[in-house]
Amino acid sequence: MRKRICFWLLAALCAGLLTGCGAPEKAPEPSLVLGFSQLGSESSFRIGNTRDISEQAKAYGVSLMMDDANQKQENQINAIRRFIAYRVDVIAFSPIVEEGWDNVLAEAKQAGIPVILVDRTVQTADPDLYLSQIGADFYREGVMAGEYLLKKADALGKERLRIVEITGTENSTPMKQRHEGFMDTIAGDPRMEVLESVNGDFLRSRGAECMQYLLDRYGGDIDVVFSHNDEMTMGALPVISRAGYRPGQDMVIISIDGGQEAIDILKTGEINCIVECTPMLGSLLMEAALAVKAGQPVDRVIHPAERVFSDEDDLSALPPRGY
Ligand code: GZL
Repeated sequence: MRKRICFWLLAALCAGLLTGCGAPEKAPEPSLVLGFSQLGSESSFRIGNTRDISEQAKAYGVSLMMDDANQKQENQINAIRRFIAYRVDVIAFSPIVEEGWDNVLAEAKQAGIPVILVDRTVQTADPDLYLSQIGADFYREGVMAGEYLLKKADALGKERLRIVEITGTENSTPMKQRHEGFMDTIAGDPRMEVLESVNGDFLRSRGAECMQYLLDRYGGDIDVVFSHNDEMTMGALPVISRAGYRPGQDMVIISIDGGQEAIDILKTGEINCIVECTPMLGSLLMEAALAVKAGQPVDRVIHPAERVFSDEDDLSALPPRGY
């Protein structure tokens, strides 16, 4: 008899667990469904940006649909169209280049889905096609690189500095504005001579190819290499060394992003200056998207705080960069 009672008690307990009492709480409805088109995975910056956005979506309880466009604008346009069809609450994307978005953004506007730009921006005749742009002040990054070089020229006591520039993806916001900020800053200084700018597309392999071309053409006449991101810089460094020059000594090396690998090289002296371009934009994006969903206003432009690391700094206590 006792066995029978135990059996039925056990059965009742299991039934209770299966039917609800004691069952896990039903997962709460996501506060927001966010469609995000990432442009690719070309650099430590980009990989860190993707990881941070995923992590912050979880932290904020946001349901994230992420698409990797593999460096192709058409893939981003197709992803945005899928987000529209899926009727996400908010669309965000990092536009690989500035032009060519009006049609698909007009479709999002027609569907009543707000758009937030992340990292880079777009050129459009209709400012209503997006609500907010969250990303670095790239012009300021170029200015900070130029300001470092002016100070370095004073410290080196150089009468003339011949500069080569390795730029990022043609017609991308960071490429256009970093170039402009840097050139505007050094323009008035008679010591500065720009030999040539070449496009490295933010890729390590292309950075190496560009540096080889520039060394073949200008050799030891190069005093300064201004590179628009660490990937291209790290592609260029071994090419400089193999040509018999000491990066950081025979040539001043100025870079942008500030990922761990490049910061570690800065500490060895092979890079002289890195302007920070933080990929950690996830929390800014989630807060803006949740505000939009809640009908609250969001700033038109949101810049993260950024700094400069250089051979003037004591970086021994710098915490891990996280990208
Ligand atoms: C800048 C970002 C750039 C990085 C590169 O915010 O768009 O693209 O500087 C990346 O590393 O490829």
